[in-house]
Amino acid sequence: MPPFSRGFHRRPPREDVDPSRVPPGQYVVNDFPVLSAGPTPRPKLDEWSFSVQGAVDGAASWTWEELNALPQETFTVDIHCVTKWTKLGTTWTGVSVDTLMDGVATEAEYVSVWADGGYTTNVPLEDLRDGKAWVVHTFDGEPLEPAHGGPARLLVPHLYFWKSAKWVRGLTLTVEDEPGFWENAGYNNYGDPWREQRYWGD
Ligand SMILES: Nc1nc2c(c(=O)[nH]1)N[C@H]1C(S)=C(S)[C@@H](COP(=O)(O)O)O[C@H]1N2
Ligand SMILES: [Mo]
Repeated sequence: MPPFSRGFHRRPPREDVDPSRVPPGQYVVNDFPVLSAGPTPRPKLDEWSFSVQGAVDGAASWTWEELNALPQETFTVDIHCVTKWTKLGTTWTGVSVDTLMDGVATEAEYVSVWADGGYTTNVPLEDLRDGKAWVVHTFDGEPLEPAHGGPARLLVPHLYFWKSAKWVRGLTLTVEDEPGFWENAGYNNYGDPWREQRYWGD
């Protein structure tokens, strides 16, 4: 017997995938791909802040320390990228958008999410409320890696993953819907993976 056999490729054990968790046209990955439209920003945490602003009464802003002092939630969700990979059972920790919107009054129905590096994405406010979205800083119990959006990213798992802005810095409430970076480039304005809303017109 040679010490190792060349033809043998060890594969990770394939977990049984529940097909009802995989949206149409998606396939399941075990790794965590990185998709970024530009370089990875490296903000200094002592200069970092997160704001809720725009068409609101009671605009609010938190420093890094203040954000971390808010009530934290740890949750496990599936994520779906429009390039067709789905990652099941990802565990995150962060602050619910409901917590961030506490004490903010608005009649605006849209949010323009903005991030370091200039990325923006638009989401209806109701899609960020009622336990549907978080600002997360921890993945699998570890600080979120810069490539995956650290120090903090938005997480909106029920929409395609481009809505989950990495390096997020704020939510601007808008009265009119304002398409963001990918939405202006032909991707769907809403992005529901279960209705396969990939491109404008889907
Ligand atoms: N700021 C910022 N956020 C972003 C992106 C980006 O380019 N810049 N890409 C989006 C897209 S298209 C996807 S699929 C996910 C990728 O996140 P990941 O690199 O952690 O997998 O981030 C989304 N959020
Ligand atoms: Mo994506």
